[in-house]
Amino acid sequence: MPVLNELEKIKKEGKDKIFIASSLEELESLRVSFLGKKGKITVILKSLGNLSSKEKPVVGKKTNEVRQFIEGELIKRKKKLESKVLERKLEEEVIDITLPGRCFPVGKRHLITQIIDEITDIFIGLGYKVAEGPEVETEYYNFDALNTPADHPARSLMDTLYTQKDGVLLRTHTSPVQVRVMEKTLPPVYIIAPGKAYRRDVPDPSHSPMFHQVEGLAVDKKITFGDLKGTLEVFAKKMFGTDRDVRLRPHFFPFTEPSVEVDVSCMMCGGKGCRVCSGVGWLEILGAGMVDPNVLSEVGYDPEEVSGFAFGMGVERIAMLKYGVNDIRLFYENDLRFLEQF
Ligand code: 2NM
Repeated sequence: MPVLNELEKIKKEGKDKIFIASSLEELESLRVSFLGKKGKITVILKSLGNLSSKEKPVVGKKTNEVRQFIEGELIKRKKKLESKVLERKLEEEVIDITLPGRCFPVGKRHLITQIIDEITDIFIGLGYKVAEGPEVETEYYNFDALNTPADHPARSLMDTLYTQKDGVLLRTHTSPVQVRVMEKTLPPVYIIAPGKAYRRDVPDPSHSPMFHQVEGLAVDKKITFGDLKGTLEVFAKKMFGTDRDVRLRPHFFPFTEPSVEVDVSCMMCGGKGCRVCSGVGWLEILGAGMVDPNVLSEVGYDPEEVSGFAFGMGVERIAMLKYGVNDIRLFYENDLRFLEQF
C-alpha cells in the first residue's frame, strides 16, 4: 500500500526535522506542517474515507501511530529547547552576590570648617562658649563701640563694604558679636566668635573680600596680660604642635591696649629660616591685646572692676600655614581635587 510507505516517510522526515529544530518557533511551524489543519498527517486522516473497508483500519492504525510518534517527538524536543532557553537566560542574568555593593560618594567638611571646629574645640576645652551674630552690621557695633576713631582708615570706602543704607555695612571682623554679647551679659564672659568677615579687597594669593575669623574674649575680675599670654601659648601648641615656640611683638589695635601680634616658630623649618617664613623663622598667627577700658565702658562694664583680653585670627591664614596652601582663592573654588586632600 503506497500510503503506508508515505506514512513511513512522514515519520522519518518528522523525526529528522524535529531533531534538528533549533528554536521553539521553528518547532511550532513543524507541528503545523504535520498536525495542523492542512498538515501532512491531517490530510491523510481526512482521506481515510476514500479507502476500502479492508485498508481503512490498517492505514488508520498506522496514521495514528505516526501522529502519536510525531506528537511525542515534538514534546521531547520542546522540553529540550525550553531548558536550553532557560539555561541561556540564567547564564546571561547571573548575579555575583559576593561582589561588594556600589559605594555612594561620601563628602567631608571643608578645610575651613575643619579648622574652625578644631579652634573651637580647643577653646571649648578651656571653658569658652561659642557666640554668633549678624554678618550685616551697623557702624556702631563694627567700629564705634570698638573705640575706632571716626577718621580711622579701616572705616573708609576703600576698606569697608557699605550697604545702600546709611550706617549699615558688612562686618569687617567678628568683634561686633562680642560687643553684642557683653552688652547683654554680665562678666565673667569667656566666648569665641567664629564666622565670616568682609573687606574691600581685590582677590590675590593672600586676600579675599570674604574670609573667616575666630575671635576670642575673656572678661573677668583680675584678668591679666599673663592670662592672655598663657592662653595663647596653650592654643598655639595645641594647634601647631608642642615643640613650637611662641613670641609676642608689640602692635596697635584701636580696641586693645596694649596690643600684640603673636608668632609661632615656623613649622616648616623649626625656626631656622626657610621659604615659608621668608627666612625669619617665625610666622604670624594672630593679633591680641588687653581690651581697651573705653570698650568695656561702652558696654556698661566698670573698667575698675573687671578687665579682659581679646584676640583674633584669620582661619584661612591658619589653614594655609598648617597645610602649606599658597593661595587663599583655592578655598573658594570648590575644586574637589584640592578639597579632597584635607
Ligand atoms: C583682634 C586683635 C585684638 C578683639 C577685640 C574684641 C573686643 F570686642 F572685645 F573688643 N574682640 N576682638 C581683637 C583684639 C581682635 O583681631 C586681630
